[in-house]
Amino acid sequence: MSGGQSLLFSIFWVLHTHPCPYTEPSVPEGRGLNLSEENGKEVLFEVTEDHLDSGLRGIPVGTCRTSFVDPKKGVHYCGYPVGDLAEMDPEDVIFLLFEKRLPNRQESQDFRHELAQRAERMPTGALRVLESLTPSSGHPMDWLSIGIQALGLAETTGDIRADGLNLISRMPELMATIFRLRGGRGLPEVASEPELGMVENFVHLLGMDGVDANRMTRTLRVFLVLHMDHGGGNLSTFTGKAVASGWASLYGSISSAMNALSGPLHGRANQSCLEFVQRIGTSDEAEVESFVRKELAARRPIYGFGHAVLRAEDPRAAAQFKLGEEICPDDPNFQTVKTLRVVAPRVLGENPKISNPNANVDIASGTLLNAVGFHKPDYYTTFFGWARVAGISAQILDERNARGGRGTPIYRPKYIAADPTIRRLD
Ligand code: AMX
Repeated sequence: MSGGQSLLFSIFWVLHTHPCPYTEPSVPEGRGLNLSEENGKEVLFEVTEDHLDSGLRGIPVGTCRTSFVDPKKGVHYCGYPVGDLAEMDPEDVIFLLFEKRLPNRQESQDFRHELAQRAERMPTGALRVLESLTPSSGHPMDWLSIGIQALGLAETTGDIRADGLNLISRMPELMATIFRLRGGRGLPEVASEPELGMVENFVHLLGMDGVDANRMTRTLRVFLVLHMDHGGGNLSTFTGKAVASGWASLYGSISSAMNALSGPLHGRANQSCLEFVQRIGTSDEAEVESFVRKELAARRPIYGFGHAVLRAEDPRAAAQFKLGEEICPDDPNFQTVKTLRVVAPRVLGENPKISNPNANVDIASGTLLNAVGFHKPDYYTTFFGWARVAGISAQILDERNARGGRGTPIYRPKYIAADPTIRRLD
């Protein structure tokens, strides 16, 4: 291509028309297909110089079997809209992500039993690594990442499915241990009872006084299901798969994914969101509107609104508003987010630059967690991480099984030298 042209270069990402054994029930809207053909292959995307240094935004790099995100209808797990799954047992949804179908009654029981048995073989020595940390040191997400890495040291088998299910089964005890140690309460005082179910066992091990365990359990079960997966390209999932593509261990890959999730632009937004709601401190419509306008004037984000991919209210937000009406209808923070849900889209919608002025997944999650007894927002991202361990492990397994078991090749996107001039030492 000659100089002076608007496109510096163009590359075509091509794919066989039917590359994936998994058939999606419908093509998600906004997939942006370019239907022209190149050498008999469907041209999916044209890359121009504008895509450089844009964080790979929107560039197709692979296929995902666990979930897809429709910009208007949100995430679907193996074709099921996430809102339809919100009330299911988290264990059944994990089965879905791994097997690409929902379990029947017997399979559901067997799978819960399998997870419980795996949990019983918890290498408790790994938890002692966490005991050596100072309770006040670092963010809880650092502890989660270290804890997962320590579990990997103790028990990696190299079988991705076994390692993934082992890790999933150990998350309740790992999470309870992090919460207790950081709170200065020592290791769990009661024996683990994994047959109770993952969330139930976590609440049991946590042993918090003065909370309604049923409300806490109910909220966490929904939270876990809603956060398990969100397509293949979100930062934490992509990171986990990229690390795994070099055949790093499942534990090392997931630990890396947790580090990716810990960033304030990614998973840690749910922490910021409750802090934001508490700063508003009112549910009066006029006062909330005035607050939102002042924040925008000060160039601060309106947390809980907007999304990189979604172009409507996130159904995961709708599911949490529904749950909030049941578990904490009179909670002042819940009243505030209900007002925000009406006011903020109206105000943000005045700015044509904002692609999606509607509520995202983070709008109500912190409010609900706080209402059921988790009063420290810096722990919220660990719940997000716990949920994602399932989706990311399932995606890593899918990638390792690709190409007849040879696995997806090691990730290697191309970076172009900003300045290819060769320099020599004098
Ligand atoms: N408040 C203030 N400004 C916003 C905004 C919001 N809620 N949503 C978008 N904008 C601004 C962007 O910062 C951007 O400004 P810029 O051109 O000056 O950089 C402009 O509007 C266009 O943004 P966009 O194309 O609509 O969205 P994006 O993909 O650049 O950003 C997101 C998406 C989520 C980072 C952004 O909407 C945001 O900051 N929201 C508030 C924080 C939040 O709730 N994050 C959680 C997201 C869900 C998740 O991934 N966990």
